[in-house]
Amino acid sequence: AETSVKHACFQSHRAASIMAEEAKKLAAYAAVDNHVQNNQVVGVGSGSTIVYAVDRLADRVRQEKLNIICVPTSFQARQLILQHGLTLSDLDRHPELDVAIDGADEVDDDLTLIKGGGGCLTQEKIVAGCAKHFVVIADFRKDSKALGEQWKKGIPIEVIPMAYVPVSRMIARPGNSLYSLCLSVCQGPVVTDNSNFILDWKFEQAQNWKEVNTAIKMIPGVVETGLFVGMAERAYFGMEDGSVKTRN
Ligand code: ABF
Repeated sequence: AETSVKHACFQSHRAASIMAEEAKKLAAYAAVDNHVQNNQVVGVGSGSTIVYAVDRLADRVRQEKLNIICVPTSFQARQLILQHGLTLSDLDRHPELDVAIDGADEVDDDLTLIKGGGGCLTQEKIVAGCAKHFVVIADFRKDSKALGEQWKKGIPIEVIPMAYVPVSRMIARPGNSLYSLCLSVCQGPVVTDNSNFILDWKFEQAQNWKEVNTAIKMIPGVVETGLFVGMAERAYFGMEDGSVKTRN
C-alpha cells in the first residue's frame, strides 16, 4: 500500500510539472506572437520560461523571414540566442529596444515583480529599462495576490562580494526602515553573471514596494534588487486549463 501511495504522489507531482511546463509554453508563445514584429530589437530574458519564447521566436524568424535583433539579459540568454541561430547584439549597438520579454518568480496585481530567483536580475532590469515595452511570461504558479505569498523565497539582492556581510547587517539593524519588515537575510553561494553575490531578503508583508526597493538600493554595496516596480506593461500567465490569462 505504501508503494502505491508513493507512486500516486510521484504521478501527481509529475502531472503538475508537465502542466506547469505546458503553461510556460502557452504564455511564452502568446507574448512572442502578440508583441514581436518584423524589424524589431528584442530583449531576451532568462530562466526556463524564456526558453519557449526563444523557440517560438526562432520559428517565426524562419517561417516569416523576420529581421529580428536580440539583446540578451544573461549568459544563458546569450547562449539561447546563438543556439537558435538568432542575431545577437548588445546595448552598445542597440541601446533602445522595441520589446523585452522575461520570466518572473512572482507577479502581483499591480504588475510588481520579484525576479532573480534564478540568479539573474541586474542585466534583466537594465534591458527591461531600455525597452519601450516590457512583457512578462509565467505559469499560473507565479500569479500572486500579494508578493511573498507564493514561494517564501524572499527578494534576491545582488551585492558586491566584499559587501555581503555589511549589507546583511545593515538590513537587519534595528532602526533601519527595512528592519521591521525583515525576517532574515541569508547569503547563499549564488554568484551572478556579473561576479557578484545574491542575498535573499525574507520579508513580512510589505505595502510600498517602491520604497522598499529604494531603501535596499541606498545601502552601500547593493548593486540591484529583484523588485521590479512599475516596469512591466503586461503579463501573460499560462493557466492549468490551457488558457492564457493577461494582466495590464
Ligand atoms: C529569471 O528567471 C529571473 O529573473 C526569474 O527569477 C526567473 C524566472 O524563471 P522561470 O521562467 O524558470 O520561472 O528571469
